Formats: sequence, structure tokens, C-alpha cells
Amino acid sequence: MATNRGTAVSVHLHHILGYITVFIFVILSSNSSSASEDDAFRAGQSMFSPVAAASRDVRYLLYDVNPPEGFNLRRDVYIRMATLLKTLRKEGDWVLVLPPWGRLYHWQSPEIHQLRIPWGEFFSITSLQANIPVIEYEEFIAESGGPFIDQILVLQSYAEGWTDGKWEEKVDDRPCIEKLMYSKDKQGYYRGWFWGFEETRALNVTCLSAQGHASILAPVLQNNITATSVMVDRAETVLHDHYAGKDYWDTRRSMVFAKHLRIIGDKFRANHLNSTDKQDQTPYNEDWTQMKNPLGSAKGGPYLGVHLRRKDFIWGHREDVPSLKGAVKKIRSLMKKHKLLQVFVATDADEEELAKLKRLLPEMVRFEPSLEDLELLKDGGVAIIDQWICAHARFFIGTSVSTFSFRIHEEREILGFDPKTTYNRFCGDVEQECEQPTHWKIVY
Ligand SMILES: Nc1nc2c(ncn2[C@@H]2O[C@H](COP(=O)(O)OP(=O)(O)O)[C@@H](O)[C@H]2O)c(=O)[nH]1
Ligand SMILES: *[C@@H]1O[C@H](CO)[C@@H](O)[C@H](O)[C@H]1NC(C)=O
Ligand SMILES: *[C@@H]1O[C@H](CO)[C@@H](O)[C@H](O)[C@H]1NC(C)=O
Ligand SMILES: *[C@@H]1O[C@H](CO)[C@@H](O)[C@H](O)[C@H]1NC(C)=O
Ligand SMILES: [Mg+2]
Repeated sequence: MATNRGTAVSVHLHHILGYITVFIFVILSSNSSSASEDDAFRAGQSMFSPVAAASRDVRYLLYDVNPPEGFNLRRDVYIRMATLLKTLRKEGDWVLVLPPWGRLYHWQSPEIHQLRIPWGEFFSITSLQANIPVIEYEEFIAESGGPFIDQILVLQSYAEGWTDGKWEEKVDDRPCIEKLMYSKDKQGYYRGWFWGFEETRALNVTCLSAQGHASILAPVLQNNITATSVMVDRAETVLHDHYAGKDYWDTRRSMVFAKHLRIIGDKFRANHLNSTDKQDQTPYNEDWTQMKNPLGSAKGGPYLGVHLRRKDFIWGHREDVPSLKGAVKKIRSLMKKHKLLQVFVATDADEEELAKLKRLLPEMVRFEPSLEDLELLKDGGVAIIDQWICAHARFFIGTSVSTFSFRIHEEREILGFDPKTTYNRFCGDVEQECEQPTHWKIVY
């Protein structure tokens, strides 16, 4: 059994990092110095604005993630930060500031604006707020007195690695190991990516070596730092306090998809897959705190749900990812076995592979938005709709160690599917031991 999904994922991530890091960093460095002095002046004024929310004792936790990471790993990091926030709130009024979405490597649809996207476009903010206090970044700017972050802590590992080969949890103020992704401007403020908000600046940036779970940062934030707003960068460095424990699941369940995305997904299910919550026994409660579908109660729509991850997953010639031919063979055998006449396929395959897949599996159903819809939904919204439809299938099969597939597993767990219908993945064509995904049961 894979006991720690986080470890497996980060191994894979390091693997793909090599392909895209250089590419992303080139973009970053060419953009980060482009804010004008005009901006500097405007923003500088608001810093001293009398409306600053200084009279409140609120402290703001902001965070960001290593640029190459995709949407679904970022959702995982949100869970870790939510845990940290809960720990912090035992001793103070902390609020989590949601890092805007944008410029993700996989969001490649050309000519649509995909920057500074608030979380509300993808998730139900009121649902998130039923778990922890969160605000959008623009609210933070308005509320905290301007686009300024008092302190940035860039997380890093230890230069010396694990001493004596022994794992221990620790956190220390250390010199930065890698070149900082922030640079000082003429006024002495730090400039950086800041999710595309060019006028944002930070007053101080330091590095923190950390190894361990997210809450090991709490004492540092509470006792060593007095700044009102603190941003933890490279937040993926710290791990879950307790993977798949109650707190994990509370936060995960609070990540309810935005209503318009669920409605579009439901319409598609009804129109193309003869799938409705009533027939499928997948009731959904807008209020996640009230939702507790028993395991095995969900029947699901009369179709096979498939998540077929390609792109960077096949460029590395991983042996746990099938060829298209291998995948289609498995799809056909599953449809037969489960007496399903329809198959819904979610995939990030490129044009060429998609054409090949259509030849091999002409009957497949896909969610293909028009350009107009795409502009509205964005690549992130389309990915969520794909996940939503897969989550409602009678039987699901995903791709090995894809966080996109893992998030579908969780959604199905929430809906109350029998684990046998959920924790399945494709095997590589010549894979020897094809270990299937682990069942993580909800702790209510
Ligand atoms: N719409 C859609 N996008 C996908 C699909 N598979 C992958 N992607 C895109 O590729 C990204 C993959 O990165 P990530 O979410 O981190 O998942 P992982 O890399 O598979 O672990 C997603 O966020 C999507 O943008 C899919 O089936 N449908
Ligand atoms: C935090 O402060 C304590 C007590 O002053 C000190 O021992 C510790 O090294 C500091 N930790 C960090 C990460 O700055
Ligand atoms: C920056 O932050 C560090 C760590 O909190 C602190 O020791 C240092 O004095 C700060 N520098 C400035 C210029 O505020
Ligand atoms: C849709 O499913 C229902 C039962 O779930 C079935 O009675 C009905 O015939 C199906 N309709 C079509 C068009 O397949
Ligand atoms: Mg990824």
C-alpha cells in the first residue's frame, strides 16, 4: 500500500520539474521587473493610507507554490495551509488569503485571459469559509491598506540534507540556498511574481529551512515574527499534518466547486450521459457540513468515467502510464465487464493524440466547450467540469499518481461510491506490478 501519497507525488513532480522549470523561470525573470515607477508611486501612497486596517488585530497568512506545479497539487497545498491556519488561530485572529490562479503551465488555451483569477471562479467561497476564514487577494489589498506584504518567508530544505540520515522535524532561519525569485527595486521594496499583481511589493524577504508538517511553522509565525501579513512561499515544502485525517477531510470537503461549474457539469451529464442525481443516487448538499452519503450508497450514471493523463506523463516514458492502444483495450474490457454502453473521457492529450484516440474509440463522449464557453470557464473550469463528470460515473479509472485523478477519487468518496468503483488506475503496457490506488476513507 502506498502509505504516503505526498511522497509518491513529489517524486513524480521532481521528475517532470526538469522539463519545465527552465522554461517557466525564463518567463518569470523577463516579467518580474516590468512594473513601472508610476506603479511604485501609486502603491507607495496606499501603504500609508489612513484606512489601513491597523486597528484590528487580524493577521494575514498568504502563500504561494512552486511555479511549475499544477492545479490539483495546488489544491492539496491549500489543505496543508488550511491546517496551519487552524493551528495559528488557536492563538490569534489569522485569516488565509487565497492566492489568485493564473499562468499555470497546463493552462495553454491561447488568447484567453487566465491571470489573477479569484478562487470564487472555481470554488464556492462560502463553503471554504465554513471551514476557515479566507479572503481573496483583492480583498486583502483593500482591507490591509494596500498591495504590500510585510514579510515573505521562502521555504527551502536544509542545505546539508538529513543529518545522520535521520528524519526529524525542524525549522530554522537560514541563508537562502537558491537564487531568490524576488529582487529589490529602487525604493528598496521587493518585487516578484505575486500572481500577476505588478503593484504588489514586499517589505522583507528571508529564507526558512523547514522539514516536517505544515504546523511546525506556527510557532515561528506566532513568536518570531510580528508582521501583520506574512507570505509563505514554496508552501509545498511542508507536508500534511495528518494526511486523510479528520482535519484533512474537513478542508477537502469544504472545497466545493463553484455552482456554475457544477450546473454545467450536471447539464452535460443529463443531456449526453443519461445521468441525474436522482437516478444515480448521488444527492448533493450545497452545505458540505450537512453531507454524509454512506459509503456504497451512490450508484452513479450509466457510463464509464476515464481520466487519461498524457503530456508530461508520457514524455518521461513512465512505465506506469499506458499507450493509447493499451488504454482503449482496458476501457473496452471495463465497459463490457460493467455492462456500460457509454464512456466519458477526460484527458489533456494533445491534438495528435486526441485524433488517434478518436479513431481508436469513436464512441467516446468528451466535454468540449466552444471558444466562447472556454473564455468564461477558463482551462481551470473545464478541468473541474471534467472531474465532476468523472466523479459521477458508475465506474471510474484514472492515471497512476496523477493528483487530477486523486481529486476525483476524493469527490467520489464524498458522493458515497463503493471504493471498488473508484480506486482504479490504468497499468502501463509492460508494467510488472500494477499497484492500485489506496482507499482513503472520510473521517467525519
Ligand atoms: N480539462 C482537463 N485538463 C486536464 C486533464 N488532465 C490534466 N489536465 C490539465 O493538466 C493539469 C495537470 O496538473 P495537476 O492538476 O497538477 O495534476 P497532475 O499533474 O496530473 O498530478 C491540470 O490541472 C489540467 O489543467 C483532463 O483530463 N481534463
Ligand atoms: C525563534 O525564536 C526562538 C527564541 O528566540 C529561537 O530559539 C529560534 O531559533 C527562532 N526560530 C526561527 C526560525 O527564527
Ligand atoms: C527581515 O526579517 C528578518 C526575520 O524576521 C529580521 O531578522 C530582519 O531584521 C528583517 N529586516 C528588516 C530590514 O526588517
Ligand atoms: C436512462 O436511464 C433510465 C434509468 O436509469 C432508463 O430507464 C432510461 O431508459 C434511460 N434512457 C435512455 C435514453 O437510455
Ligand atoms: Mg502536476
